[in-house]
Amino acid sequence: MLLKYLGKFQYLSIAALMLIANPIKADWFALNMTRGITDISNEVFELHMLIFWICVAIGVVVFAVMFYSMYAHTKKKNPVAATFHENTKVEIAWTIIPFLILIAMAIPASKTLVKIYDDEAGDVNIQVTGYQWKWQYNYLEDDISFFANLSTDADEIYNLVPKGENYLQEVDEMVLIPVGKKIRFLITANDVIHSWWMPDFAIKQDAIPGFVNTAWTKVDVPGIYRGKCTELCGKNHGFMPIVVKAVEQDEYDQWVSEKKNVAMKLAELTTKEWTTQELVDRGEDVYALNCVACHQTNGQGISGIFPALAGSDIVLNNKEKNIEILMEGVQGAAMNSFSYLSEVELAAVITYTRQEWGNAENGDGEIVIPKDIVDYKQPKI
Ligand code: HEC
Ligand SMILES: [Cu+2]
Repeated sequence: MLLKYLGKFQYLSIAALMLIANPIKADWFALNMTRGITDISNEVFELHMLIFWICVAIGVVVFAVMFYSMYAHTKKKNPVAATFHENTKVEIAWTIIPFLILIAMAIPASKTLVKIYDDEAGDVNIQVTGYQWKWQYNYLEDDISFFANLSTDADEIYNLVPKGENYLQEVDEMVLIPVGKKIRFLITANDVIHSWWMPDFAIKQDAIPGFVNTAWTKVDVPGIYRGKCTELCGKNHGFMPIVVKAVEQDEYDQWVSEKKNVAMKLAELTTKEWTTQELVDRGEDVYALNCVACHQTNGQGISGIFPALAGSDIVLNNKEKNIEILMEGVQGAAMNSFSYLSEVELAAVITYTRQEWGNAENGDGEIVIPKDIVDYKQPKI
């Protein structure tokens, strides 16, 4: 009889046995919320555990009463059911007790919430903007701005090589923050709704176009922390991770000045007044390095495989399309994107092809300056 009964519920009983036999198996704890590494995340964790145990206690009491009642009031023991209705005392009790329990839970919860929603400016203020499918970070005080893209190799994604340790959790540029300082994030989006989630900081904030949501953190332990977008935002939703690196103040300051330097150099190059000749000179080298293999030194290409750039309608008369082809490549053709070249290199090589081989005389002769490439790269709103 017992065996038959067990048989019916064999999966449940096996699970129960496993639980009893293996009560402190580490994997069970992995199912719990992470504790994180900030004061707030610890508070959130404690709160979570407190509420959890209150729920467990309530569950135990409720089920105990229920099972006791089922046992104590079987039909065998009580063939004639009681017929009373209403019991004011019991009703008052079951209204007041849950009310008190809820208040008891609301007090610590509200205290933590108030701390989380502290909206004061931070020592460092970073605007975070979600894009399909990457994050942009803007350090408001220092005028630093960059995109963080997924850096996992496509071969790992397509199972051509073994997956790395930080598979889909790595980016080409980490967000640096100094330890021990209040960092405020101003979170928004540029296309669809994303959500900036950093479990170790207990931050999970929607990034909504047209709105700025704030969140803050203070990290005391240097280290690399990983999160991800947690709002289903389109086909590459799973491919826009977040990596924050908390470093000592010195290292942070150094990083900031390096970043500023690079930005300044780039700004100099892109705002500089370029003459056509300067661009053509630079472009010749870029062309020799990147394009001759297919389009040939004389710009004639190879008939039937690589189009001639000498006399090409796009190179002669369509500056926009010309830039687009270099930036995006041509899908399904050997013409790859050259967007990894610098703005200066791109402008130079395009100008070179628009000036050489009689192209300037036969077409509009327009040149492309680095600023055109910078403009092209600006997200289109
Ligand atoms: C691996 C070969 C290859 C390399 C290297 C290459 N291209 Fe191309 N390119 C092509 C092919 C193939 C096409 C034709 C694509 C199509 O429309 O199908 C093309 C098309 C173009 C076009 C459009 C021409 C037209 O009339 O449609 C331009 C402009 C161009 N390439 C410029 C460049 C420049 C500048 C470089 C160097 C920075 C470069 N390409 C490097 C293969 C190459
Ligand atoms: Cu997203």
